[in-house]
Amino acid sequence: MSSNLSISNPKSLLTLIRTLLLIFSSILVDSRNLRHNSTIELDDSLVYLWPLPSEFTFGNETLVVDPNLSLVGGGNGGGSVIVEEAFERYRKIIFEHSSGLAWFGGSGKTVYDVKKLRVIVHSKNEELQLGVDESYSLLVTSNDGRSIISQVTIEANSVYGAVRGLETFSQLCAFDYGTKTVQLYKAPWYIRDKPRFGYRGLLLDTSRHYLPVEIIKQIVDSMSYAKLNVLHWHIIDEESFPLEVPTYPNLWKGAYSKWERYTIEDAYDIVNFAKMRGINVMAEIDIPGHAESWGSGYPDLWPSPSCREPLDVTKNFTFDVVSGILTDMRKIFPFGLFHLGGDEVNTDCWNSTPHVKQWLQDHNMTATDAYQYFVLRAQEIAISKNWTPVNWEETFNTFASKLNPQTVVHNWLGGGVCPKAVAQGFRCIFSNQGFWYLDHLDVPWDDVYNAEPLEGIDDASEQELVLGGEVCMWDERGDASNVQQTIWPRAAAAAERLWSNRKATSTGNINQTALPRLQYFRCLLTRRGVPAAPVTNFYARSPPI
Ligand code: CP6
Repeated sequence: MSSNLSISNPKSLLTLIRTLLLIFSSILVDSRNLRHNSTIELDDSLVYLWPLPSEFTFGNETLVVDPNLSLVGGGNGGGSVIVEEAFERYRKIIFEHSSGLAWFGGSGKTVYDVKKLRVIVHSKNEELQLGVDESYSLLVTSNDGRSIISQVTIEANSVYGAVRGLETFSQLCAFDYGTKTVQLYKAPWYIRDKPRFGYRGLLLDTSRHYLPVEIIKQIVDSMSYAKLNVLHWHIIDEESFPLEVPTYPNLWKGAYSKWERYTIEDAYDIVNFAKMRGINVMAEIDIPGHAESWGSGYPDLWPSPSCREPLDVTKNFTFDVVSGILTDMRKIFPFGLFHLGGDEVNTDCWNSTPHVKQWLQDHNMTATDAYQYFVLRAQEIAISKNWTPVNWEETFNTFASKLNPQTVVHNWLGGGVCPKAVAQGFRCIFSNQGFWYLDHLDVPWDDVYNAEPLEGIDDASEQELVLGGEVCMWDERGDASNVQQTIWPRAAAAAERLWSNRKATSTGNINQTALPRLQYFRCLLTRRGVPAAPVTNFYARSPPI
C-alpha cells in the first residue's frame, strides 16, 4: 500500500508549489505552537481522535468554521461524487446545530477562520478492493497572521483516502455552546495517516434475526466513523434464507416471512451505500453445515427429512445450486473476497443416511473426506467466478494441505490459527472469539482493544499475510432492537487496533491513552444518532476537548 502523496507524484508544477507552500507554512507555525508529536507517547495530552492517526502534530489555537463551508476539489479525482457526497454527509454532522445565526445569540459578525475545505485526490480510479489506498494527509494551517487565512487541505491518492480524511476532519470540529459556532480545535494540524491493516471488518448475521435494510445502512454509516472497511454479510444460515436468488427462486422460501427478505435491489442498494463510504461488502454462504434453510425451497438439498445439514454432498444438484447462487451474487458483490463458511460441520447424519453412506463407500471416502470434497468443490466454483475464497478455520485445521493456496483462513476459535496458517503461506483474518465476538456481552472493551492480530507472528513476511481482523456480531440474541448497542462501542476498540500503529495501541496505560478517547468517540456516536452503549459500567464525563 503506497503512502506517497502528491510530493512524489506532482500533477503539475502548480500543485507541487502549492503543496510545498502549505507544508512549509505549517512547519513555520508548528515550530512555535507544536506541543507534542504524539505518535507514541500520549501521556501528557490527548487528542480526541478515534482511531488515532499514524502521525500527527498539533497546536493550541481554536479556529471558527464557517457554516457555509465549501468544498474545493482538486487533482485528477477532485470532482468525484463520492467525495462530494461524503463532504455533504460530514457537513451535516459538523453543523448538527444551526450556528452563526444572529437571532440564535451569534453576533452575525462572526469572523470565520475556515471557509473552505480543499480536497485533493490524485487518482480518478474509484475501484474499491482489498488494499485500496486509504492514506491521506490533513493539513490545517494557523490563522495567526502569518498565513493570510487558515487553510484546511485533505490530500489523498484515492477518493477513499479522502473519505477517511473527511472523517478525521469532522472529529477535529465540535459545536461550542458558548459562542454557538463550530470550532476546530488545536490548530495548526499536520496529520499523515494510513491504516495498519487493509481488512477491518464487522460481521452481521441476518439469518438468526432479520435486520431491516435501513438498520444495515445505519450500521454501515457507523462503521465509516471508526474507519472500518469491510461489512462481512453472513446473509444465510440454518435458521433462514432471506436473500432473493433469481436462478433458484424458491430459495428465499426459507425466509422467516414474506417481509423478512432482501430483494436483489436491496442487496445492490446496501453494496452501493457501503461503497460511497469506502466499505466493501463480503457476502457469505456458509456451507455445507449451517445451511438447513436452503432446503425449505429445494428439499432435495437435504440428505433426508431427518438429516437436513450438512447439505447433500452426493448430488450434482447441490453444486448446481451453489453455482447458481454464486453466479447471481457475482453481479451484486464486486468485492474480490467471497466467504464460503465451512465451519462446525457435523457429518454424523451423512453416515446414517443410506444413500449418502452408499455414495461414501462407492467413492471410498470417509465423511471427513466428503466434507473436504464439498469445500474444495465449492472453492473451485468460487474461483471460476473470479473470487478469492475465504473459509472458516476448521477447513484449514482439517485439511490444510488440500486447500487452494489462495484461500484466506478466517480465525474464530481460541487456538490462534493465524500463526500456523501464515507459516504455511495462507492469508489470514483474525476474529478470535474470546475477544472479538461482540455477542459475548461479558467481554470488556479493554480485552477487545488488547487483542493483537499479529500476536505470535514475528516474521515480517508472515505478518504481511495477516490481512487484518473482524469483529463478529452473531445474532442469535440480537436484532434491530439491540444490535447497534451491542456492536458499539466495543467494535471501535477493534477498529483502532486495526487502523493505528501497533506501538501506539500497545504502549502505556490504555486507561489513560485510549479510554478517554474511546469515551469521547462513544459520545460522538450517540451525537450522530448511533445508539452506542456506554464504554464501561461507570458514569464517565465526556472529556473537554
Ligand atoms: N454461526 C455460524 C455461529 C457461529 C459460527 N458460525 C458461532 C459459534 C460459536 C460462537 C459464536 C458464533 N453462530 N455460522 C462460528 C464461526 Cl461462541
